[in-house]
Amino acid sequence: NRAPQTVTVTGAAGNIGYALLFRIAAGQMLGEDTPVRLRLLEVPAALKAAEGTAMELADCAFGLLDSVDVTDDPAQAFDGTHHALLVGARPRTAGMERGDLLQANGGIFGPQGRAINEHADDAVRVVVVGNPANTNALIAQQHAPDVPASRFTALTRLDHNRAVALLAAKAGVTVEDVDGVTIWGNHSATQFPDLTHARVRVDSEWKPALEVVDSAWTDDEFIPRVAQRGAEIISVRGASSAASAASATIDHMRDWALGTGAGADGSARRTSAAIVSDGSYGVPEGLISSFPATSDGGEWKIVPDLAPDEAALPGAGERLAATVAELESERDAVKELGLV
Ligand code: NAX
Repeated sequence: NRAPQTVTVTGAAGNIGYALLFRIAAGQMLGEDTPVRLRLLEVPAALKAAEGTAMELADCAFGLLDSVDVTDDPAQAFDGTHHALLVGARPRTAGMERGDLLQANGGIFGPQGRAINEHADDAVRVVVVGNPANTNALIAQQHAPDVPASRFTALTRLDHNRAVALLAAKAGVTVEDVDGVTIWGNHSATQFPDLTHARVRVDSEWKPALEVVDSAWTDDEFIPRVAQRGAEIISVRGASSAASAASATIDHMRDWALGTGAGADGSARRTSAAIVSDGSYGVPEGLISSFPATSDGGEWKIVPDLAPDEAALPGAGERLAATVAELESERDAVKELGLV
């Protein structure tokens, strides 16, 4: 066995937390040779529920579970942490304006960023799940000047997985037969699930996705359905996505820490992750935006030469510009509020 790794989960008593913790403790995130120390961060009102989850974790007798600590103190929760999964956030409630939502979340992600800056391991990896995820990640990152910005990411892997599953279902193939889907931009309704460089394997032959499904289906059904899938789940299930969000979070952290590896045809397998822009694809430097990405087990890397193909899907460039414009306007709003 390797040395134990510390994993901090915020919002540990929530729905996603409950779907996430047992899989981490079972070795599904960091591998079956890596013991984990879990730190559960909650607000005081939910500490008791988090203690209950900790009791159940003990009752699973996971061989890899070194310890579980429950706390409402970010300094303690992030002390020496290697993996910070920021799930807890302030949800939007009726009558709340965007500014109110950003303000409330600034009050959570600013202090958590500072605590990560002061207490986390130097090689910490952070993923923000709590919405608005990209901008919450930006706020946390801006409060952690001593941590490389590339260590702060936001989750768009759920959108990516939804897009892969929907394309596979439409093409009548398995998810293993789909490759090269990209989610661009913000984890919000403006996101751009892009098929212009995706491929689908039909009868053992890889074909451009847009030759297998047409651009009308892509425009009218695929893109809105992926972007609105969260709302669709709520309307059918009566509760928001939890197990699928947890599964995507595990995928994101596992790929980051262990590498994305090779795809079905041996070439680098790429996925989507919201990571700090280096200016690629016209996304202003410093924004935390979803890109086509690979990981070598060290850092996420933006894959070059995959600009949305206008010829394959007219309007693709506009869609990328629109979601990036929304990220810029969220960044400007949190700047105006003094949150970054
Ligand atoms: P829940 O409301 O079930 O759980 C959230 C938990 O966070 C609560 O237990 C709450 O006490 C805790 N919390 C609040 N403030 C905290 C703080 N300052 N420190 C520690 N804990 C705190 O929500 P859940 O369904 O688990 O969803 C969590 C977040 O994920 C929400 O913001 C949700 O919008 C977001 N999602 C993001 C997704 C993504 O793909 N990026 C998809 C799923 C989900 O909608």
